[in-house]
Amino acid sequence: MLYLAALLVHCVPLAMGQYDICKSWVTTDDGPSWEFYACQPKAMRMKDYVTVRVDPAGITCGDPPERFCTHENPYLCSDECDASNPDLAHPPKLMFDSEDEGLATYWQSVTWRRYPEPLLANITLSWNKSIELTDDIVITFEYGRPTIMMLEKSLDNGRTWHPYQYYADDCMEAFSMPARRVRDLSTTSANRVLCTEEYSRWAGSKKEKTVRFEVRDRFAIFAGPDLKNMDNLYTRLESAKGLKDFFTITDLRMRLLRPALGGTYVQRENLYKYFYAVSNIEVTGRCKCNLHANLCTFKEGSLQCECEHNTTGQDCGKCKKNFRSRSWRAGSYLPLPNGSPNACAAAGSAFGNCECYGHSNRCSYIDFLNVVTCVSCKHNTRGQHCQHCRLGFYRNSSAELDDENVCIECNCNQIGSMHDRCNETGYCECREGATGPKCDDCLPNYYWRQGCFPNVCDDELLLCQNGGTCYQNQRCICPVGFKGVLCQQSRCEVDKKDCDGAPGARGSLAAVALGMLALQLPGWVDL
Ligand SMILES: *[C@@H]1O[C@H](CO)[C@@H](O)[C@H](O)[C@H]1NC(C)=O
Ligand SMILES: *[C@@H]1O[C@H](CO)[C@@H](O)[C@H](O)[C@H]1NC(C)=O
Ligand SMILES: *[C@@H]1O[C@H](CO)[C@@H](O)[C@H](O)[C@H]1NC(C)=O
Ligand SMILES: *[C@@H]1O[C@H](CO)[C@@H](O)[C@H](O)[C@H]1NC(C)=O
Ligand SMILES: *[C@@H]1O[C@H](CO)[C@@H](O)[C@H](O)[C@H]1NC(C)=O
Ligand SMILES: [Ca+2]
Repeated sequence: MLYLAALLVHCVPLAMGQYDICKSWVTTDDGPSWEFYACQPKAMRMKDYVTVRVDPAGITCGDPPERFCTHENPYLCSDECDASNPDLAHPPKLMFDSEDEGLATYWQSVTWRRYPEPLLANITLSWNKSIELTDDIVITFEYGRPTIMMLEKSLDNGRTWHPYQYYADDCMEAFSMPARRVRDLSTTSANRVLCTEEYSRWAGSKKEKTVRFEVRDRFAIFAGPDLKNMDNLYTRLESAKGLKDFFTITDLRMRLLRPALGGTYVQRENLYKYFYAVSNIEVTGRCKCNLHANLCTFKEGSLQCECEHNTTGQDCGKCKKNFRSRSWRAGSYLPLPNGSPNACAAAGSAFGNCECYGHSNRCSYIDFLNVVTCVSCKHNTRGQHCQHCRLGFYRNSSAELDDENVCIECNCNQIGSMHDRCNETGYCECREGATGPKCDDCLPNYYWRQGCFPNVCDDELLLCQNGGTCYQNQRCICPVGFKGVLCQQSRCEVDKKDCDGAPGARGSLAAVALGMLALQLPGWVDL
């Protein structure tokens, strides 16, 4: 036991914090018991768990076999890439093998023989798991580093991408961004996306081989040089908005935009010395387990947190079934040094037997009814156990009762429906003439105009009389001399002065006659 404790203490500094423990057996005045802490898995070499994709198709060299030269010796093109020969092939997996002392193994692209068409390649790394970076990302290039590239990241398994860092020998020219250095960032700009010129200038292909995404320099803004004050970093990660997410990724993409030139210009007469070659991509990080696990294992092809604190899910992002008397919360680094586990609690453990399905953190005892009830149900729920949906919402039949999406808004059309409530399948109660689940459509023979109104007329049924035409089922447009909703009335019958002898009527008759003449005019001209 003592020996184990010593071992544990020994491990702590290596993992940069005390959060790789979840609980310890302590003796208090009330006797021995477990004390719980926030916990997180150790940092790992993430390249061992990655899947890689290189785009576009045909960008990897060797199919067909190709010769290439180096910048150091551009006219002695003795090297060859041949995908069909294991000794001469350079497939993507060689970016992730372990580099033994001696010869580097690397992925290599085709050469820039299509110059001046740009030589573009994407290398996309996916983990299918959220990962928190704990150290620099280090990409090693053989035969020179790209003069322009950028790093992108995704937080949602590749659905959306965001720039992470820009790299160019001239940031202004390549990206219209001023060149900056991570070391010059401040506490308020620690998660700024910048363009750096530190890794793109030519310095001889053997001398400077690495391109970095500087995680440690950013940590050092809070933790000081040598990262001595990690507590300060953890406090910041907890409180500064977006800072934790900045260091969290599920995928990374390197967009290689222009290879090393070995000088200022591209030499058109020897394009065989321009290509990309990556021997290693080092990504160090830990599984994101929301401070609810100290182990992360590789199972069924992806990393998974071994959740504690009665949480579950790939990232321990929810409470286990029957442990949902409070809403799920991430563990916390605070208070220092041990943090808070924010464990999920079993139904019935807090207050009588009050399950709130994770929609409320509080229960209250109502004296005169002698019941315990959930207070302030969230996620549009209501009821003693937050088990019903609020008025104006209905139950999502594909969601469990403890799902945040359990209640869906009815969304009834305000004009077409009687009220904003709906039945269990989301159907609203419609006013006369309206139809559709949300009452935003009209029944046949009704038209929509701030609600549904019965059709006045219909061109097919010829409801407008005396040659009137139906306008959008709403009214008849009557010919001269007729009026009424369906043009059923002759104006003469209504008012004698509209008939013969009245100037108005004659005037319009004359106009009609003129119009007919005008229509025939082109015919006359033809003659
Ligand atoms: C690389 O990925 C970006 C999106 O991140 C895409 O716009 C671009 O077309 C891709 N380039 C190649 C060569 O596949
Ligand atoms: C990603 O991980 C989840 C959870 O472990 C798993 O169910 C899913 O099949 C994985 N997807 C891929 C593409 O590996
Ligand atoms: C998880 O639930 C079990 C069973 O109720 C309980 O013994 C244990 O203490 C809980 N763990 C935590 C961290 O709350
Ligand atoms: C219903 O719940 C499922 C499962 O949580 C969710 O994926 C879906 O988006 C929900 N539907 C709506 C309309 O919110
Ligand atoms: C909801 O209303 C629609 C339309 O009136 C009906 O078809 C459906 O069966 C109703 N659903 C329930 C659960 O009552
Ligand atoms: Ca390698």
